[in-house]
Amino acid sequence: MSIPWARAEFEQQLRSLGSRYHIHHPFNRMLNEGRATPEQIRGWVANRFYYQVAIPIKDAAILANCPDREVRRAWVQRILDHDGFEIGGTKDEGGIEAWLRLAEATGLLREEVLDLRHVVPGVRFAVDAYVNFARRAPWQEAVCSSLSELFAPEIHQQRLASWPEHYGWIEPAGLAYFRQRVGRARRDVEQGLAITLEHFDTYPLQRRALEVLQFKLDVLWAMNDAMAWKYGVS
Ligand code: AHQ
Repeated sequence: MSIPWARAEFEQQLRSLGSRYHIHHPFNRMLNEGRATPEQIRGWVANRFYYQVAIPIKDAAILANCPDREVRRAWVQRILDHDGFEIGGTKDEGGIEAWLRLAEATGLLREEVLDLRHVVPGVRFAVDAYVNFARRAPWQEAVCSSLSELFAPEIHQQRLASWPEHYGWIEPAGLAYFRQRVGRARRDVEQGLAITLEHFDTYPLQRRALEVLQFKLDVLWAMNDAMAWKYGVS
């Protein structure tokens, strides 16, 4: 019977999967190294919109499956982050609206993004697999699957550093979404990692956590595969 990893080792094991994060995918490398055409950028923005609008649906599925009020109190913030809110005079347009502004900054029309006409089958299937996983898996596994965001601050910072230099034709205000996500991803990971390190406390459970995170990394990787096939990759 294998003994469980200590928490620090378990976290290290999770972080070691970062080598499979989509920051390393040729399509993402093309985007962030400045080799993408406007058509490839617009294709990426329009396809990734389908992922963005799926996130609050996925997070609502986790809330629906989670009996722990303390966890829900914190997790619900993720839905507000994306859908936006107006509570007691405080207003936030939300990440989905910010993504639509990114779309307009790249020359896309709101309606051609909202009606999902550009979403390719491989992107749709990968995103739907993620949402359906979150609906059916134990809520702690769905929490664990969000830990691809362990690696997200770097990818957002990479865009903020490279896109203005390589894609001067994109109105800089359009990059606001990436600026927002650096801090929000770190906050999300704090909660997601604490729940994961706490819940997956036997060796078999820890191996399952790695499997779940790998599934999510494959979701992101498959989305890039499908976009590379549709828009080409250099
Ligand atoms: O913008 C992103 C976002 O809001 C989320 C939520 C989180 C989740 O719950 O799965 N994952 C995630 C991610 C976002 N952006 C991706 C990107 O490359 O811009 C990265 C992605 C992630 O790392 O899972």
